[in-house]
Amino acid sequence: VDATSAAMPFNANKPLEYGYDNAHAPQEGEGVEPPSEAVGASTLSEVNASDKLGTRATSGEPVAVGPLDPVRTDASAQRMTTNQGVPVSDNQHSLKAGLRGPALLKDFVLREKITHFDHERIPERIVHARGSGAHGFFECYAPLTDLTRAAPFQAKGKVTPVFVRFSTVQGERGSKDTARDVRGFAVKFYTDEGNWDLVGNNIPVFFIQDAMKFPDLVHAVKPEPHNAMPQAASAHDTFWDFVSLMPESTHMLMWVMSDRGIPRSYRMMQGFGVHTFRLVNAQGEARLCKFHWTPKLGTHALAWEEAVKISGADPDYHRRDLWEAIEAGAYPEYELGVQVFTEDDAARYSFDILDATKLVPEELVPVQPIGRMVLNRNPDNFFAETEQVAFCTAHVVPGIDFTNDPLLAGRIHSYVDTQISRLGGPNFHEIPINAPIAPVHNNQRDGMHRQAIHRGRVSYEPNSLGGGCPFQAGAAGFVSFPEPVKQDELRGHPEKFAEHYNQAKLFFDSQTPEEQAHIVGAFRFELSKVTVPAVRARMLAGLVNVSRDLAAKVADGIGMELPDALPRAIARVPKAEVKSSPALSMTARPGEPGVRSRKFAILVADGVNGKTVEAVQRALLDAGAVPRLMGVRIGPCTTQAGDTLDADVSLENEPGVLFDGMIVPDGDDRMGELRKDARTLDYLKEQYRHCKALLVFGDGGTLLESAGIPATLPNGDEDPGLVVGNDARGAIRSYIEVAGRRHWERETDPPRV
Ligand code: HDE
Repeated sequence: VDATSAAMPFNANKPLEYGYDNAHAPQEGEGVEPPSEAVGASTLSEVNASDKLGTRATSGEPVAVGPLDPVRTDASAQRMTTNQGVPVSDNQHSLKAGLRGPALLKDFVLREKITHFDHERIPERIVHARGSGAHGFFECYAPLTDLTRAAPFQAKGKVTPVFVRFSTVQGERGSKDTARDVRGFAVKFYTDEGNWDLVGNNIPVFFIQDAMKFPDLVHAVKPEPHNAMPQAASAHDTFWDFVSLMPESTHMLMWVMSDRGIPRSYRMMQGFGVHTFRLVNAQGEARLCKFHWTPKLGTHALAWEEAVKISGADPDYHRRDLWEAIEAGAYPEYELGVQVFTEDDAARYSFDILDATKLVPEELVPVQPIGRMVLNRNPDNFFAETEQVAFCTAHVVPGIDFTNDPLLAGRIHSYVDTQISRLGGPNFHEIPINAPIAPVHNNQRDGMHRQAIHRGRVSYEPNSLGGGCPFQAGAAGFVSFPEPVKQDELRGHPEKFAEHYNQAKLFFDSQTPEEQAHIVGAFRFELSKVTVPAVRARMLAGLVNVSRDLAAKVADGIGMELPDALPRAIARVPKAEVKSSPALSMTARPGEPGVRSRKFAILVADGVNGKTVEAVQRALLDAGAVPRLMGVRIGPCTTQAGDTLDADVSLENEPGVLFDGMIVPDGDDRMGELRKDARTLDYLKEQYRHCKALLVFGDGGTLLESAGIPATLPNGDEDPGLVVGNDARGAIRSYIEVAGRRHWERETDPPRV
């Protein structure tokens, strides 16, 4: 087999850029050998230093650039052409019979341009239509050969390129980022042995147990079919009608109604594979496993009111946040962990590990870190990469296998199927962002938009005319785990699937009081939007099974009596292994301390103390934060000392909700301009209400008073998130310590500010 000639994959440079050479191609009768250190990438720095990526993507270029290089185009210094490469003389005017005459049919330049434009859109994803992508790499901490033969985990420091797409679920492609929703967390690993897609969410469980219910769930949550409302929101009748009739969704509802449903950033949320997968080693031994991504920056959320206001101020909030962090070099990083257990362990659990509405508590099976993922390059082109990327749960590699989770089974079918209409045919794997780095050889042929030009007359197997190639890899290929099956065909589910509340209760009971209060608030908001009282009552009845206290508070919040508990589907409720799981609280993962990559507004106006501004700005920059000078208008203002400062954002163009914290420097009387602007007080109030840290200097304290901001917490303690600075340096230092987190302890319901 000669990988450089007839049998070349369509994108010839891919394997070469990744350090493959012909030695890696199987010889007849041989299996594909596991990639050796010499062939595959080792550490990213080595890859970059050794020029293994080929001439196009050398030092400094992130690892994932390589495979896409042959198709990246750049028009700088190039003349304009048609799609046929014909130079275009005039791109302003159509061809007419006389300047005031009719346009001519033979104007192929105009017709090509308009025709292409007419077909620029493709169908959006049925779910997860709104998303943002990034390139990066996965680096393995230590060989996991005992557990799995999956290529990314074979050597310490081994680097595998990845493309990640984060998404919301409900909304259309142009909908807001900060809806209360589940977030998709889909990772494509371009491994040496083919693509592996870990298509997960930021929540470890799902609404339903069986793929049969997925179309119903999605129809219920999407805008209602008669009037196409509401956009990107679950707070409407059809969603709550459905889930209140499907008690299995209760656990997931607890997560979505928690702060997990409104993450501060894609960089600050966990990811989960959700289903139980199988890890299979080279000896064919299998262990069960759950995948977890944990963000280095910790798990953080927005306040609900803030999320609502952000959706007006910047619907691209999460997309922008991800983009800007990567552009700034503050590369988002996540640790991959696995919970590993055996079939025997699983048989003893009170829940079924094939039930995607259940998680395996970390107190039962700890999460073992196995590697890290760094996102270090923004896509060149949103459509070509983020829109056209096609994730698929069926894309697994040797060493990773499925279990019989009936939800997963449906997904294995759905993702390939949907791409066929979304991306226009069966050749979507040839779109550069989807094409594997590993060579592709088989006898599949033709179809819409085929890119590969297969040589020779053999497109069948067995053959002798093609030397028997491409030949089966045998044991070196993907061998399905031989799970014994001997059962009747039937529709139904196992007994433990009928238990719906143990883990919903575990989740609620494991939250901090502030987190519980947010869950109450979210249910109250959502159910208050439900117009049919019977639906609200049925949902309350389900919540009684989770926590009477929760249900009573929600009932009170929507002016209803607390109904009796919904009858349970299971006669004998299995006893849960753990009663409390601290790992389920977002506070369990605060992430690195500090304010790295967070955004701060420093209020400026004529008369501001330039020294304070400079000191704050410098300290924030040193801490890795992003400070902005916010004025009544953008442009210059004069400091107390007569110097000039440039406000880069204004009270009008970047509302305070877009910042993680706000600083009010001191100054002379002219600072009154800020005080006269009602928005200043609004912003301060919002910062306070959304539990963000505030730093005020000089008579800024009176500004706080004017905004009605109390000096102490509701319980009378000092508010650590309110720093009033006299000694500038000390104050800034204290501020940076508290500004990287929210001060939820400040909250009252209803808000006092
Ligand atoms: Fe998906 N899902 N899903 N899903 N899903 C899609 O595939 C589907 C489920 C998830 O950024 C679709 O390419 C079925 C669970 C993500 O491109 C579609 C079932 C989890 C993404 C589809 C589920 C997910 C999708 C729409 C139940 C978390 C976005 C477009 C049996 C583990 C991927 C597409 C991206 C997208 C089907 C349930 C995550 C229609 C049938 C559970 C992150 O194929």
